[in-house]
Amino acid sequence: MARKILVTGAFGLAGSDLVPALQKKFGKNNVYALGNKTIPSDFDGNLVTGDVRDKSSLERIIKTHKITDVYHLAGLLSVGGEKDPELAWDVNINGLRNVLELSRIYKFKIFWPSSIAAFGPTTPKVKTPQHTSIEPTTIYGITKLTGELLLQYYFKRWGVDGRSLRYPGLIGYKAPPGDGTTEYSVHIFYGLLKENRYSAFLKKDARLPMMYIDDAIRGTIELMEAPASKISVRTSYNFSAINFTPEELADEIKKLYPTFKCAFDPDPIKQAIADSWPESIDDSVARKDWGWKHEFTLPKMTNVMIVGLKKKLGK
Ligand code: AKB
Repeated sequence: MARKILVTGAFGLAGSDLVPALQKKFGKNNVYALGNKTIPSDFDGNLVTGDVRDKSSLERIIKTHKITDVYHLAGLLSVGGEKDPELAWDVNINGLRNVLELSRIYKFKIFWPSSIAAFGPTTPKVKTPQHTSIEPTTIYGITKLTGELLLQYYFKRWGVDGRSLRYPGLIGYKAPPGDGTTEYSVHIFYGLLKENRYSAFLKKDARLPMMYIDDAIRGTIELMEAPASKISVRTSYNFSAINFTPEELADEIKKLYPTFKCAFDPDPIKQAIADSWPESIDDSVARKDWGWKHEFTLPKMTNVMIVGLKKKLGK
């Protein structure tokens, strides 16, 4: 059967890299990008518009295009979620429930991203295990934990093939950074190239798990392509690459741009969110089950971010 793939949240940080990767692997004609508000004018591919909370329009898209795989990325992030918790619940949970319910009927495979935000203050902070205390304190984290349990429920109860990764902070340059806590690690590169300075909204020693977008996209597609027999986790896999503090990232940038100035001016809400999350993640179950391996180190990521963003900004 021909693969027909729908990506929701297609123009966010992950979607902007995932859509071209899927187009390359499966053919441009077989990928449908669902956008809501921000649709770049230069997008090259099949575009569908709509809101993931509108189940009947989602159903129409899935039926019309005979969708076999949905990468459901649409959702609010941690900082955006705290600005409007009701909207975060509505989009993140009701959007996911619509996708899960439609999968019961139309039998497509689902990828849905969870996050390190599913963890909370009672979680061990260093090398956080796959199965551990999980009591998130942000609305975003609560939607991620709920979503993980819904995925597992739909798999056990209805056989819905939903797969998920607990994304760390993702770093990429194709899309502008979203309203998240780890996103300082993207903003910093814009500050570097536009003004040669940046003021981080987290403390200089706020260590968080991070990943370059190419690793995240490759891992996401590898998980979706893995045989179902290899998937032992039906909530969401721990998924890890590197971890660093704002100061370590600024120091790495200074190796290439010695005059770059970085200040640290923690925002209380964002810092409290960061404080509730792990510093590093044990993703040995993903490595064992389906062979996950990251490639990008902090220096390699810093280098490609600068080269890519320079090109994008015409610098
Ligand atoms: C955020 O900071 O909200 C996201 C995430 C880690 O899920 N980048």
